[in-house]
Parts: sequence; C-alpha cells; structure tokens
Amino acid sequence: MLIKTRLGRTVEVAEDYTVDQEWEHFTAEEHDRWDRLYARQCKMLPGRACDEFMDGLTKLSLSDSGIPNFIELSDRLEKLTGWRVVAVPDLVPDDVFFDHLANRRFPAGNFIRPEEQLDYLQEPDVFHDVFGHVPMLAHPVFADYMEAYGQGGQRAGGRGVLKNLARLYWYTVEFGLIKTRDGMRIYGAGIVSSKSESIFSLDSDCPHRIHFDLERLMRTDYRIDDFQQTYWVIDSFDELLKATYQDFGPLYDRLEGDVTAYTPDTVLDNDTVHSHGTQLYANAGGRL
Ligand code: HBI
Ligand code: FE
Repeated sequence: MLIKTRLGRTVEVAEDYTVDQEWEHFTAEEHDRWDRLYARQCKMLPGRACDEFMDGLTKLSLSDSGIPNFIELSDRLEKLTGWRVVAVPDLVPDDVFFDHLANRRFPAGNFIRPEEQLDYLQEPDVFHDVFGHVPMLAHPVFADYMEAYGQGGQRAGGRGVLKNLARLYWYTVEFGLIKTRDGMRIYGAGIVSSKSESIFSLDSDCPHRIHFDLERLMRTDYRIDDFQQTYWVIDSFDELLKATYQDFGPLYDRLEGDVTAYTPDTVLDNDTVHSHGTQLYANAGGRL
C-alpha cells in the first residue's frame, strides 16, 4: 500500500509497513554522516553507557564504517538473540509496532537525519534506531524484555492503556538508567544516541532520578521535545524483565479510565529517590 510519511515522502510499503532498506542507495556523504555521528557518540560513552550496550556494539561490529546493511546486521544479531532488524520509512502504527516486537523484529528507519539536524530530530532515523536500540537487543535479557513489551501491547488492545504502555517504553527503552557497581550508567536509546543528553542525564543536578516502579511510571507523563525531567533507574535487566512477567490484568484494571497523570517532575513520598533534582533547566524554559 501507499503511505505518506511525516517527512512528506510518498512510499510503497508492505502490509507490515516494511520496505527494502535499499542500502545501495545511500550516498558516500550519508555514510560519512553516520561515521561522524558514530565517532562523536563513541567518544562520549565509555564510563557512561552500561557494559551491556558497549558489548553489543562490539559483538555486532557496529564500528565498521558506514550505515549498516540491515541484512548483514540481522544475520549477526539473529545468531545472538534471534532478533532481526527490518526497514521502515517512518513511525509505524502501534499495533504494527507491537506485532514486530512480539516476533523479535525491530523496525528501524531507512533514512539518515539531514546534516542540518545532526543533533536533534523527532523522526527516528537509522542512527537513533540502529546505534541507539540495536546494541541492547544483543543482550539476552533485554531481548526478552522487548519481546515481552510487544506481547504486552498486543494484550492491551482496546483496553485504553496504550498511553501507559507507551510511558513504559519511553522511560525504559528510550530513557532508562541503570545503577551498576561502578556507578550510574545509561541504557536508553534516546540518551545513548544523543551527545547532549548523555551528559545531562548523568551529570546534571536538574532532573530527578527515581527508582523504577512499573505502576508509578505508567502513571507519569513525559516530554518528547526536550531533556527528561525524571529518569527512572533500574538495578538490573532482570528487574525490568520480571516486572513485565506479571499478569497485567489487575494493573490494567487500575489504570483503565484513570485519566489523571503525574506531571514529569512529580516526586511522591513513596518514591525511592536516587537524586532529587533542582528542575532548574526545565523551569528556566529548557531548550526554548
Ligand atoms: N514505530 N518505527 C517505529 N518506532 C517506534 O519506536 C515506535 C513506532 N510506533 C509506535 C511506537 N514506537 C510507540 O508509540 C509504542 O511504544 C507504543
Ligand atoms: Fe527509539
């Protein structure tokens, strides 16, 4: 079928919104842009990204130069955890997204951000999707968590809790922190693929860092336009996976129809707080 992407292109996609990556069509300039983004992030990440992320980069040979060819990348990834990477031209509808994840396929953008938007863009491009997300999919426990998330999404169908599930994805897969023996580390794809947020999320006094609590986080709004005001911290990927292995029925009963949400800067008496932020950055207007 034909769809129109948010970037204004009209594209023919399959039923599941996938397209051919058309790797041969990337220009030398685009491959070079990937290399520059890659080098810039890799300088930031030692001592900031968690070991599992760094191991994924190595195991998948992501340091090879140029935009990765999804078929070759998938062949390496499939041997490790059974996941494959498929190309999509834009965000896909929620039900399609869940179906891909539940079947261990990660949909990744088939385009790279333009030179003028090297630091920030809202559409997930190949750098965010592959550099940010795919290394963690080489880790067996995280790989299971992502599949469980897809299945959770499929089971949520029609229950009015999709926004709660989207918050779980946002605050873990995209912006999660993990407390290790060596200190606080990043595992969220939205942070590891951003130079400025990989500094802000760990070093700034502004944001709160609160211990992961599934229901609390599912009740908390997030921002898509700027640094997060709260980062949620796990102790281990087992903790994350275990939280998704419970029966979500009773949880959905409590969440369903609950239209009020905590603002992104809320701290409650019951929260386990790693650091209570000043919120000065957001209160001063943030990026604006
Ligand atoms: N589609 N390609 C793509 N990538 C995403 O991260 C994505 C998506 N569709 C929906 C979605 N994410 C989220 O809204 C889900 O967590 C619900
Ligand atoms: Fe993402």
